[in-house]
Amino acid sequence: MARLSAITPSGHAHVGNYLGAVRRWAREGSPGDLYLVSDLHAMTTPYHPQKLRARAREMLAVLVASGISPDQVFVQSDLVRELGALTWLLECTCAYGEAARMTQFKEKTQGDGKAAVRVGLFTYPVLMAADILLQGASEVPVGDDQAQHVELARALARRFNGTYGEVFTVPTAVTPPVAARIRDLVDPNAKMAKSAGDAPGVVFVLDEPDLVRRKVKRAITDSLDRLEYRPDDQPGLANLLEIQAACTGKAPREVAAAYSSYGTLKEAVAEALIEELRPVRARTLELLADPVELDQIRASGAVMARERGAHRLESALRLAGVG
Ligand code: AQP
Repeated sequence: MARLSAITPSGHAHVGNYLGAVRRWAREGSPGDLYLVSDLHAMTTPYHPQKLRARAREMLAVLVASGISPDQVFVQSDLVRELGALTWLLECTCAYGEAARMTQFKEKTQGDGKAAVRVGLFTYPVLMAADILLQGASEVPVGDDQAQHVELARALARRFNGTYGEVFTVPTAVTPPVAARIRDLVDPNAKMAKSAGDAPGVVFVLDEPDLVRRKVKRAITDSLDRLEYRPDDQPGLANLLEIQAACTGKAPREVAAAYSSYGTLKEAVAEALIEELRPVRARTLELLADPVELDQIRASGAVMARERGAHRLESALRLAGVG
């Protein structure tokens, strides 16, 4: 049973990514699991090539610095030729109507300017299917927004196997255990997101301690002055309580009971975050400063992932009558 999880370098890694996903991958993953930095997925909307390259590198460093084994990580674009080939086979297996049903594409392309939307945004679920099927992943932990894409990967695997011959493991979407869902500190109705850019409500893994303090201090709460865990009525406060809970292993309600003012809670949250991020930040910076070590990790990850998928791609090409 291999699980495949991905992180897209569409911006810098933030504490939402870390507390909500990466830390759990490092703590709870199994040796057969794989983690990919999905840089090809960051190209479906306008982007800056140098920034993409730098962020993919940073993301790889963050994964390793967080404690994920270097043997289990790779950068998606290092397999661009293999994935390009498999994506084509799968695009020729996928019906237009099937791809057009993807609600994420529909949501992201509402309104005017549809003609300017990149075809890659439309076809990227097929690339995602190629990521999954090439590696023979049996489980793909995803949130609700990605479940439909895993369903597509399932359908394509079944159809390919049924039409040309058994090659692919049919993957299943699994709901990851409830981890922290971190919201933007300034706009607690939105989730903390990489694409928010250098926003004041986003705490990045590489933020310096003083910057973390400033951002947490300016977090939006409310004027109720009521230290209780009520996510619907007090989303900003609830977010701080959840962050503190994720850092300390306590329940948000327990955290609420331990503080007497929003100010002292904020101070505690800032310090807890700084401590939580300290080793990850230090190791990430160390890796980024030593190109040789990071290049080596990246290169061996690419070899591992390529070797792992080679026989599936070869069989798929042969059975499809090409290659
Ligand atoms: N705010 C969050 N709280 C908890 N978990 C989060 N994740 C993302 N944001 C939060 C989890 O991080 C993992 C990797 O995310 P992704 O790269 O697949 O992209 P995403 O979910 O779209 O993350 P972002 O940061 O919000 O990026 P953009 O702005 O580009 O969309 C996933 O497991 C995700 O659940």
